[in-house]
Amino acid sequence: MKPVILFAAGLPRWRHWEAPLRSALHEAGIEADLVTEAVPDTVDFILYAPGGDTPPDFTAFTRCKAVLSLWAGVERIVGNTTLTQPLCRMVDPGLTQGMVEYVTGHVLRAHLGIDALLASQNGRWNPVVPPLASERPVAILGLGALGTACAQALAGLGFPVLGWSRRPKDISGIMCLHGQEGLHATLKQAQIVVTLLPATPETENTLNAQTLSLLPRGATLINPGRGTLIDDDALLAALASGRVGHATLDVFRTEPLPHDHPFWAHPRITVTPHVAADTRPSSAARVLVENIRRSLAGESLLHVVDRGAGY
Ligand code: NDP
Ligand code: OXD
Repeated sequence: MKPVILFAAGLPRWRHWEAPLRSALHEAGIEADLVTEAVPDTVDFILYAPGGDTPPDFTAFTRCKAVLSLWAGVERIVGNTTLTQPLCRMVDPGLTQGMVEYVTGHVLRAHLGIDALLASQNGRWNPVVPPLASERPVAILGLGALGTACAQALAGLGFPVLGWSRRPKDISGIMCLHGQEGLHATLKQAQIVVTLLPATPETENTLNAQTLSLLPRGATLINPGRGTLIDDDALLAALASGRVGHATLDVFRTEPLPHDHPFWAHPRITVTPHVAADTRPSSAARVLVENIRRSLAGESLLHVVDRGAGY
């Protein structure tokens, strides 16, 4: 019997995903029924993305072997008690490349003082030469699929890169730290901090009044991780005191960011609307299908979420 794959990520996305998914299934030699609606107890795999206000109820999907997330961040599904099957998150080469480009672009923007140059085109010749990358320590909080790729790209440009993770790590060219002491040591040195942690109870407010106060004066913050990683009020206070010179924020506690939120009008905050990196159907479809192939072959799945750790 052909496996039934339910695309449960909304019809607008289906338009972009159907062809790449069919082609990836064909490439993998898998004959399947790929559908957007199905009787729950006939479904073998669910391709999932968050949407709508009500959490999904997976109880009736009694035959389902795995739920495969189109998103890297799984905070909206990881605690769903109706989900008893393995949950896999998205690790997609296209998504990773997009994040590397976003992070590298915003780090270079801060490093080269591009905002100040654009703002001071006023007929006065005022040369301010930026330091070399080798003189600008950058910290990446979160050394997973995305953080590691960004850390390596920045190290490749010559930045001294400090990386912070939950467990100890050894990545060539990156100074890896972990634990609370590691976080403090990382922040004390970093002129630019990039947050690429998942949203979990442990990572909530990783950047708060106390940790922000450790930063060198005028540090730049770039958050493409999740809004919960930063205490918003503490960030506003750190900007007011000059501890943080500028923040580029892609993700927020409430999305879309409410139109009256103080971040919008703040002269030293750049708001980007959760566009740092998107899952790219052409490459990501192959990732999803590889997991379906593995499951059907009785092999272990890739990128399985640790439900206890929350990511
Ligand atoms: P991974 O799961 O691969 O990596 C997560 C990293 O965070 C790991 O290094 C992990 O440590 C570390 N970590 C988790 N909890 C803690 C903790 N309590 N203390 C210290 N470190 C911790 O995730 P990805 O790299 O794939 O993605 C990271 C996040 O980026 C996603 O969860 C999502 O929120 C966000 N994202 C944002 C996008 C955007 O467009 N803005 C697009 C895609 C993702 P360890 O290595 O020890 O496990
Ligand atoms: C993701 C995201 O988690 O887009 O994939 O934020």
